[in-house]
Amino acid sequence: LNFDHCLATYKPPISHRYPGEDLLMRPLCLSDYDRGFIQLLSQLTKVGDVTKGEFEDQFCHMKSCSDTYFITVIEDTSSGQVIGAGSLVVEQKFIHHCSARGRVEDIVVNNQYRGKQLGKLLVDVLTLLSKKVGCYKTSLECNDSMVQFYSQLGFVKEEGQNYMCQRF
Ligand code: 16G
Repeated sequence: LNFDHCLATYKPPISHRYPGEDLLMRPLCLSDYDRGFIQLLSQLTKVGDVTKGEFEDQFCHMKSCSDTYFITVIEDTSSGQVIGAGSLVVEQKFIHHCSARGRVEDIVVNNQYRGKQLGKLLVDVLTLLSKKVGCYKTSLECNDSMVQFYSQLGFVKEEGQNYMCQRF
């Protein structure tokens, strides 16, 4: 898995440096609240009413956990809106010789920007980053309708492994 290999799979060719006309891929920043980051997340799941202050507190909390939260966004610079986002969360471990596990989370692309390979780009970038920071594996959870999509990006449903959950 390397970026040159990934780049070859984009038609038309896009990359983290050039996600498309007027599009910019970059880390989440404090001012993204005003660029619709929270509304974007609500296309993925329930978000609730998150105030600017709550967003900023959570952003600073995550930022203070070094090398843990890598939140990437795609901004449409022509509208100043965040139109794609995804997170890599790095979980430190004792297993695998004190290694770390990467989790790809909260991948979302504004429904008006679908079909531009932006979801794939976000996942590829976060997966490559996970490898680069030393994770021994990268995993994600998704619903049935997304299994084919993530399979195409190299994720495998491992036999005998089950995702289980308790909701609160
Ligand atoms: C999807 C997301 C997951 C997110 C969850 C939210 C990806 C690959 N998966 O499964 O990260 O946390 O949706 O759903 O983006 P929930 O609100 O039901 O927990």
